[in-house]
Amino acid sequence: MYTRVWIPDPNEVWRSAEIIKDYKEGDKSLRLKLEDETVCEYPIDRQGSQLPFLRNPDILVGENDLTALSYLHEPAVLHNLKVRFLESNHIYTYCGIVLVAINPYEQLPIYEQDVIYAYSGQNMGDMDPHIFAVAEEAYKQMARDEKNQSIIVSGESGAGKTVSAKYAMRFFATVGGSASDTNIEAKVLASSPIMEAIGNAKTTRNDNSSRFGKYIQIGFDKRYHIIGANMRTYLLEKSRVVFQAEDERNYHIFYQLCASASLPEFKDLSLTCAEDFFYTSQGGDTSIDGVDDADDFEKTRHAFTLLGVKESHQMAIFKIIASILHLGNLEIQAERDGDACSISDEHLNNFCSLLGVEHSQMQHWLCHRKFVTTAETYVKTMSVQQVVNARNALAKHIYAQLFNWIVEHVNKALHTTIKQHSFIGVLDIYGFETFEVNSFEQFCINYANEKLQQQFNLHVFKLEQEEYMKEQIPWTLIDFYDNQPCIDLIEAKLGILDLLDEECKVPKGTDQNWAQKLYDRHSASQHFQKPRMSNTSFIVVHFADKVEYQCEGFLEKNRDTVYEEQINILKARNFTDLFHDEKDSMPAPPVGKGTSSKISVRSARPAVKAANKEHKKTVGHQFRNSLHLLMETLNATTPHYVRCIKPNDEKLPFKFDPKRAVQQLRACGVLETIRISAAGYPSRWSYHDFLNRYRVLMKKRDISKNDKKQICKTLLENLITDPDKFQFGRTKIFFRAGQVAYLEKLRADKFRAATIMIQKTVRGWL
Ligand code: AOV
Ligand code: MG
Repeated sequence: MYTRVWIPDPNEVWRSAEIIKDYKEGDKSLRLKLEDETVCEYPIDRQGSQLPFLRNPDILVGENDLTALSYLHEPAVLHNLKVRFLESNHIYTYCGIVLVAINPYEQLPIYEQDVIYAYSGQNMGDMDPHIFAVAEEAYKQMARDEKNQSIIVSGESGAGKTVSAKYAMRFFATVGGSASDTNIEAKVLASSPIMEAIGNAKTTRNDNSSRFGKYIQIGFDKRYHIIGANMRTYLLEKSRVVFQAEDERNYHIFYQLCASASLPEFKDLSLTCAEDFFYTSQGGDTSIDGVDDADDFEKTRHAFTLLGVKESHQMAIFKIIASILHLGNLEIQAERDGDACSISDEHLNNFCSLLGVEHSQMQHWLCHRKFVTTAETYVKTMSVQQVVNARNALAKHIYAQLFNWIVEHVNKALHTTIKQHSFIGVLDIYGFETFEVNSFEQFCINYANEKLQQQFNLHVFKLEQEEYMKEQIPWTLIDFYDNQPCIDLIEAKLGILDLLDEECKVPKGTDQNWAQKLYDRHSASQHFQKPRMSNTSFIVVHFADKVEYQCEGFLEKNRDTVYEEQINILKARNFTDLFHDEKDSMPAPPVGKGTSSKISVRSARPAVKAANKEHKKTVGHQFRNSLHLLMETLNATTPHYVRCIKPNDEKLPFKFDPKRAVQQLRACGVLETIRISAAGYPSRWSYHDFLNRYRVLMKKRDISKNDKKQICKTLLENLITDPDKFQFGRTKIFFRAGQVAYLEKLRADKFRAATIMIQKTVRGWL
C-alpha cells in the first residue's frame, strides 16, 4: 500500500495523492500519483524541504470529532468536514470543544420537538453532533456544576449564527419549560421576531443580516425551569437608517410597515410603498426573494402583543417609524442667497404631526444651528449639505432611541421577581467582516471579534493544560497565538481608539489628522500598516485577515452628534419617554438670553461640540466598555463554542467551496485549536477502549493479566520505540500525532495476515 498524502492545490486547496516511490534521504522530489492516475514529480524542497501532509486512515474519515484524527492538520480537517457534509449531509461536527456548523442553505428535518427530546438528558458523546447536544451539555453542566453557562456563536456574515442561536433558545424553552402558566418561554422566543424586525436587514451577504450584537441570558430557578430572560445589545449599525448600499435594504420594520400601509388603522401614517421613500429605496430593490413583508409584519405585531406591548404603544412605535420615513423625504431647498435653506412640504407636516411636535420650531431648527462662545450665543443658517447631515443625524438618533426603548420593553416583559438560580447566555454577535470599503462599523465589529477570539484561545489553552494536570502527565508548555498585541493596538492607551477620542476633542480635528497621528505612533507595530498609496486609510492585521479601513467618517461616527435644539423640541413634546434619557442625548447648552443671528465669528463653536466634550462618551469609548463587561460576564461562565461556516457565496444548498471554508476555519480559530491540540497529545484513548480495539496486537500471555493499564504499557513499549510518542495518564493514554494511524496500520496488517491464513487453511480443507 502506498503512502497517501495531501498536496496544495489552487482550486481545491488540498488534493489527494499517493507516493509511488519511497522517499530516500537527499531526494529532491517525490514521485506522486494523483487521483486521476496522472503521475508527477513533487519537489520537496520548495517549502523548506517539508514532506507533504499525510492522509489519515479511512476508518478515521467521517469521524464526528476532528480531534480524534490521527494526523491533525488543515487538509485532514477540511477533508473530513467535506466528506461529512457532502456524502452524509452532516452539517455538524465537533472539533474538540467546538461545534462546527456548516450552513446547509436548506431546511433539514433535524430540529423538530422529538429531536429535542431525543437529545435531552443524553451524553454529548453518545449522539450525533448537533446544536441541541451543545445546548443539552450547557443545561446539564449548569445543574451539575451549579455554574452559569454561555453559548458563544460566531462565524462570518450569513454563516448561520442567528439560526443556531434561535435553535439553542428553542431547546432551552422546551426542556426548561416552566411549570407555571406564565408562558415565559413563549415570550423568550417572541423576542426574536421583534429584534429581527428592528435590527436585521438585507445585505449583499445575508438577506436577514443582524446589524447589532446580542447576548441574551435565560434565567432558571433552582429546579432549572425558565423564569425569565434579559438581553444586552451591542452597537446597532445606525448609518443604515439613512443610507443603504446597492442591493441592500434598511431595517425590515420599515418595509413591513410600508407593505401594510393600506390597513385602516395606519391611515394617519400617510405612508405609501417603500419605493416612494428615500430611506428605503437607495439600495434599488425593495423586496427580498421569498419574503412577504406584510406577512412578517403580522408576526412582528403578534410578538409585540405576546410580550405585552399595548396596542397604543405599538401604534406609537409605528408612528415613529413612519415619521423617520417622512423625515428622509423632506425637500430641502437653497434660498436665493445660497447660504440658507427652507423646508416646507407635506412630509414635514407629516413628520411633525406624527410626533406631535411644533411645526414652526422644527422647521426653524432643521435649517439653523446655535453656536456658543464664552460671551455670546449665535444662530447661524446652514447650507443644504449641513441641513441634510443634521437631518440624517436626527433620523439615526430617533431610530436608535426607538431601538433602545424596545429592547428595554422586551426586557421588562421578560423580567421576573422570582429569584434566579442560574442562567445560560447565548451570544449572537456580528461576525468578522471585510467589505470593499470598511469604515467605523467594520472596525468595531472586527475589534469585538478580536476580543472574542482571545477569550476562546485562552480558554482552549487553559482546558488543554488542565486536562494534562488532571491526568497527571508531564506538563508541556505549548505556545499559542495570543492576539493581545493587536488588541493593545486598538484599545490600549494611545491606541487607535484613544487617538480617535483625542482627535474628536480637538476643535478642528479631522479624519486626515487622525490618520497622520496613527501613522506617527503605530507604524512600527506588527499589527498596523500604512497603505503605500493612501494617506487616508490604515491597515490592521487582525487574527482573521488584514483589513484596510478608510478613515473618512470615523470622527463623525465616533462623536455621533445630534443637534440639541432639534432634540429639545422632541423632548418638549413628551410624546413618549423615548427622548428623555439624558445620557443618550445632549444636555442643555449654556445658553444666555439675547440670541443673535449674526454669522459666526471665528472662535465660535457649535453648541453640541462644546457640550460633547464634557459630557458625552464617544461611541468607541462606550463600545470598549460594553465589550469589557461582556468579557467579564463570559469569563465568569462555562463557555460552549459554536463556529458557523458559510460553505459558498451563492447560498446554494449543500455546495462546498473548499477555499471559502478553509478561509473561515483559519479565521475562526478552529485550525488554531487543532494546532494547539496537535502540538501536545491530540489522540486520547481510555485504557478500556484501547484494549478493545488493539487486542489483536497483543500476545496471549500478556492479555491474561488483570491490570489493564499494565497490559497497555507492555504492548505500547513493544510497539512504539520512541517513549516521547505516548504518555500514560490516570484514566487515558495520550498519543502524539500519527501514532494511532500507525497502530491502525499494524492492526490492518494483522487482520490481512490472519485472513490470508484462514483462506489458506480453508483451501487446504478443500
Ligand atoms: P448570520 O446570523 O451568521 O449572519 P443567519 O443565521 O442569518 O446568518 O443565516 C443566514 C441564512 O442561512 C438563514 O436565513 C437561512 O436561510 C440559512 N441557514 C443558516 N443556518 C441554517 C440551518 N441550520 N438550516 C437551514 N438553513 C440555515 V450576520 O447576522 O449577516 O453575521 O450580521
Ligand atoms: Mg445574524
